Amino acid sequence: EGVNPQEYTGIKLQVLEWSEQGNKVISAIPQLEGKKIFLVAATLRPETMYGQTNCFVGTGLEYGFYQSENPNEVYVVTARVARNMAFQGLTPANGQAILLGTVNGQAIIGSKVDAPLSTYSSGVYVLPMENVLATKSTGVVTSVSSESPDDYAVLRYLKKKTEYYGIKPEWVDEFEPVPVTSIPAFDAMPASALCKNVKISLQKDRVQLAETKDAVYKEGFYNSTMSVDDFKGKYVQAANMKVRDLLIANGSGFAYAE
Ligand code: A2H
Repeated sequence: EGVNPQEYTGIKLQVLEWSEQGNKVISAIPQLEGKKIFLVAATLRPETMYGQTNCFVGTGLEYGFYQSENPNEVYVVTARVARNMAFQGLTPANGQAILLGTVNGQAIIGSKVDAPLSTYSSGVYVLPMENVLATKSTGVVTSVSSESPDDYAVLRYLKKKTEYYGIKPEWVDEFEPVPVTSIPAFDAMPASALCKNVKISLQKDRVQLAETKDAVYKEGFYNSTMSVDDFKGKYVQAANMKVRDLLIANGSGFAYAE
């Protein structure tokens, strides 16, 4: 870990429909009644949010429902994040996180969430990911399968293993990677191009993925341009702050550092 704080953009994914288990959990917590509930993902690449295809949570992680600074809104994040948020003006009282209840990641798989700016504007689904770290960011990863090799590999794997993971086909079938940037070095979408090149087919190929990832991130961030309408032709690096500002201005994102 470096000494400099990492500047993330918190992305608010409002829950539109709970999974069966998730519904049981929230129905038993009276303080959640009538509130808007958001899974909060943290990203370094806000400009890629146009390409969100799903959201990942860790099945073995425990998440808390925390009162946000807005009385009508509740954030779903891990406990360590809530503590950090409490010192960044993201909870009602400075330094204090207000826990309203808890839920296991497994229980919220299959919930439908609104992914801000995503082409899939009627919502995307919450899916399981083994490598969501409890020690990093919010414990919720919003997935941009066209841009992130990790996201691409896991989504592709889950599409083949729906039964094993208890995933309904409609949570994954129609959610194909959406081009967000174009990298001159590759013709196709960065994640799929690289994953194909090194024949990464499984979530388990961690080493290959790690090497591939570094290459994609550097090329993708410094040497490519946006292909989505709003920022067509603009450098990705320039769009990064602009999209962050846009998300913050429309209330679907916030600055978060750790
Ligand atoms: B990024 P850093 Cl398109 N466990 O967002 C594992 N990974 C996590 C995580 C957790 N608890 N929390 C966040 N992340 C991911 C988008 C993206 C990201 C793209 C390309 C690269 C990229 C879409 N997923 O990250 O170690 C999130 O994925 C490059 C590293 O704190 C977050 O940004 O620097 C990034 O890792 C934060 O990683």
